[in-house]
Amino acid sequence: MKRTALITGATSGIGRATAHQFAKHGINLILCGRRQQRLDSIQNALSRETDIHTLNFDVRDREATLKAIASIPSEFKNIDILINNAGNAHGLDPIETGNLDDWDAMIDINVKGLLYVSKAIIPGMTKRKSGHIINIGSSAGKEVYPKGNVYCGSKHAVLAITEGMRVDLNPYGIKVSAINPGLVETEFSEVRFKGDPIADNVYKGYKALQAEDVAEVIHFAVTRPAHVNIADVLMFCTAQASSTIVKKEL
Ligand code: NDP
Ligand code: 8X3
Repeated sequence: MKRTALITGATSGIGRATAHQFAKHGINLILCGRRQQRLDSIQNALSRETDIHTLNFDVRDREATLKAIASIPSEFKNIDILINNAGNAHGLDPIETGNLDDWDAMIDINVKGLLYVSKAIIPGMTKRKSGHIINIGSSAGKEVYPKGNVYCGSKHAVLAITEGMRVDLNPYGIKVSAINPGLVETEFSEVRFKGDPIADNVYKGYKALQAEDVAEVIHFAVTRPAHVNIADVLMFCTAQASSTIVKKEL
């Protein structure tokens, strides 16, 4: 029986690579994001490999999130795998000059958005007494780096929520995992630096993780036997030793 996965943030980076990886292995997909054209083109590209449904909503909007998930057609309704991936950093400023809109965005998307999506999907999993939730955290959820303040706080929250989910959903046999990457070359820095060319330098001088590297680990986690849960993964590129130590050759 084919499994069904819902992936948030499937229009780019880690989410899109995970969609490709899952499609290759015949997992049905519900792909979520705000950029409809991207959703359409990914659906076109992958529909030869698996069944795809797309949902366009902003995870910050509680009503829109619940409504979108309630609208999922019956053939996709039994969601076996939830990949809570939508998220970004917004800005890189010391706390004393941080921007309130950036703080709202990071808390509302990375933390509250993850909760809204989970709230809509968990009841189906508890009813069926099965499921797997993977939250995409970050190395920023395990350590705090200069100017990372609120982004790091949002990812520490993701890690705490992941652990809370694992505890509370344990009686239902639901797996809960956190995959925590370090630097991954995606649109992440374009978003963080709002189009400033400084973003071009973030991945220069070393080979950062690629979205596909993370997608492979996510796929590994969802293909373990029923008795195995990959609870928590921290993954770096070889050049990275911690949030602040990256060996660059420039
Ligand atoms: P990208 O910017 O490439 O992708 C972010 C995805 O999130 C997009 O698909 C975007 O879709 C979606 N998204 C953003 N805001 C919203 C929103 N308000 N509502 C719905 N969807 C939204 O970044 P990554 O792939 O790198 O990031 C994915 C996750 O990985 C994030 O949680 C990030 O924090 C985490 N991460 C990234 C690392 C990195 O170095 N790149 C390292 C560690 C963790 P759309 O714009 O279409 O809505
Ligand atoms: C993204 C990686 O180091 O920019 O979570 O925080 S980092």
